[in-house]
Amino acid sequence: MNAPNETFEATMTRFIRATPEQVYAAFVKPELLARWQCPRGMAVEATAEAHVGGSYRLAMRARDGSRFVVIGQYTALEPARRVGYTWAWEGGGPIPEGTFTQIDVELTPRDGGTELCMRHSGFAAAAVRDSHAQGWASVLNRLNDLLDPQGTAGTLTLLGDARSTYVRTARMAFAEKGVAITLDPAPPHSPAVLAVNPFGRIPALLDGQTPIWETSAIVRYADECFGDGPLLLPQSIGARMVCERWVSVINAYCYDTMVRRYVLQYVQPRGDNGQPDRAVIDKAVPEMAMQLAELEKAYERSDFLAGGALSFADLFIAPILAYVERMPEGQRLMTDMPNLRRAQAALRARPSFAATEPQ
Ligand SMILES: N[C@@H](CCC(=O)N[C@@H](CS)C(=O)NCC(=O)O)C(=O)O
Repeated sequence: MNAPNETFEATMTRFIRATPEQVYAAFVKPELLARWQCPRGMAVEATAEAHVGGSYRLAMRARDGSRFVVIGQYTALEPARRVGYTWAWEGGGPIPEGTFTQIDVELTPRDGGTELCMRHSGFAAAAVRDSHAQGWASVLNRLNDLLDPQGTAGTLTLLGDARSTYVRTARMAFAEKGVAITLDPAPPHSPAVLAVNPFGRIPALLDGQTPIWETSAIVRYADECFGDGPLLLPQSIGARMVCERWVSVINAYCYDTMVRRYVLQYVQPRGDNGQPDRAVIDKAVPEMAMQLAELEKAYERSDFLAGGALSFADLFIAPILAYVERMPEGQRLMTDMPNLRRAQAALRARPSFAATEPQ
């Protein structure tokens, strides 16, 4: 139970590779506010009268058309040092209508950039404070994208070895969305990966301070948070069902058969005298043949697995097939699969494939 009149506050700190003047401008110029002041996946229209007592308004719009409007007034403006403003949700929402919370931002020059410290205070409940803190984590990532000279690559770091098929799937998704990321070639179960993903698998994504892991979750994040173009997850239920089905099949069966029990036997041989383990390969090949035959049927009418357009399903299988077709049995099986070869050729022609080719 809250004590009477008890309020809660959230404090967020960020280092931004930009001058305090640039960070300050992003809080007071409407044309700049309109480029960052909303969580990922949303768009915002902004008005702002940058003087103490002046009003501002942020109209945020989600992909599904829902709108959320924030209003308030500037309470403190010290160029390159401090911004204060009140914050309320028009029409209620997370905070009851007419209740103003307070934001205080302090900017300190540090290491050629700026340390931003934001305090958002006056919440009536810890849960509302926490949901705002989560929102700010996403909003401040957008501020970082805008001001860091590296853009999104200064905010988004994907951890994982470029040779991993799952890492390539995630990188292709970002490349398809036109989003630059930084690749940190951390091996599975390394301290850097474990700090993001408790299961130690790669890829693992850090968006600013937000950890995101499991390839399916990462590609969904890439898809929904960036760009206004077509989504990689089909929107019609028929095509979406086919896409999700293939992603599930690839994760549950194809990766195990084709990568773990086949490709890796050649790439990282664990048999006698450092040779590939023939028994493991011989057991995997018939299963791989069955899976490839199903894929051959699925690619019969289109270069894509679901809905006649590129989707996650193609991004999950392409990096696997790129290895399979280079191994003796895989190459032989795929020789008789013209649909699969055609679809792979179409995928290989995409810039996202060339840009993610492992060394
Ligand atoms: N379910 C995970 C699987 C990721 C995965 O298995 N990645 C491999 C590299 S391709 C890995 O980390 N292997 C280390 C291990 O198996 O411990 C995902 O979808 O991200």
